[in-house]
Amino acid sequence: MTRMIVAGAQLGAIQKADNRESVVERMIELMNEAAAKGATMIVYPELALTTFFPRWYMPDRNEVDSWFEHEMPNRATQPLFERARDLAMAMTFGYAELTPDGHHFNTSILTNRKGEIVGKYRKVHLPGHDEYDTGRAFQHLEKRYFEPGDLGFRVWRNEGVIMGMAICNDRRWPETFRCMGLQGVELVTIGYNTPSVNSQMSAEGLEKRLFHSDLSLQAGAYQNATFVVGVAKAGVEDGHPLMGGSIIVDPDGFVLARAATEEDELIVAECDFEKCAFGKSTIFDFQRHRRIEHYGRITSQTGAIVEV
Ligand code: ING
Repeated sequence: MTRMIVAGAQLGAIQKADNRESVVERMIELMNEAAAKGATMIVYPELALTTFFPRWYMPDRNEVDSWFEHEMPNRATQPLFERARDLAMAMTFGYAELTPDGHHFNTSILTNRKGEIVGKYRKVHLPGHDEYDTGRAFQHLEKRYFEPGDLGFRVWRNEGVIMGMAICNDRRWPETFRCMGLQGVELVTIGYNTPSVNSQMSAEGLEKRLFHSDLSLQAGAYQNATFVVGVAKAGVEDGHPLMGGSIIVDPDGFVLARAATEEDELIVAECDFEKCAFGKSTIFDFQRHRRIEHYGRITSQTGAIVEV
């Protein structure tokens, strides 16, 4: 079985005025630090190249598309791929993807240690809303700017480890982890951009949001006997606070490393993927214990139906 030092590269704030090149420089600095600590895999946040633009209402489609990448790698990100190849560092990072046939996705890619893209995921669970909402303290227009992901929840055997990806809100839905758990996943990477406050309930503070993020990531790890790396884009972006809380979780649900700041910060942990085997062969031996004849509602019914 494989051991790997995995790094979580939390990013601090990216302002609307920051260009992609300046962000890539920060990502490379974190990658250099990860390599110096023996890491061979680095996980970056959701929408890692730009500010969290879904907080802004933009009627002009051309302005919206300016936040998207038309190809990957591209001129701005090529230095990151080259540095990854030079350091023999596998990576995942999120970005806004505009496909050649005009589709818009909140996307994450996975590379091997040669800097080759071996996997792609498009965010399935899009939170927020699709029209300007006057009732909110700030907007969260992911349903306006992105289409739901069309690639499902896949896994890839990368550098000897069965890896899968999810993005931000996906971590709140157990279906995300179970779909990958049913494929034997051993490492789930999840970048996120989570506002520190609730736009619809100002009383909901940072402590509760951090708790819900930990709860989601730790449950997903434990219930599917997999490592999980959750990495934030954090800090105050043009006056809008995003929470930190990046963590690396083991297959028992224990937190192995946690970010302490809301800045660019690297967390690392040695992951022995042999640790996945015990859970997958005992308490979460799906073949022995699951009773799918009783689970039909999960895929046949979307919303709750109360009949009692
Ligand atoms: N952000 C948030 C997230 O799921 C959110 C949105 C926050 C939804 C808190 C519900 C509660 O972490 C993204 N980008 O999905």
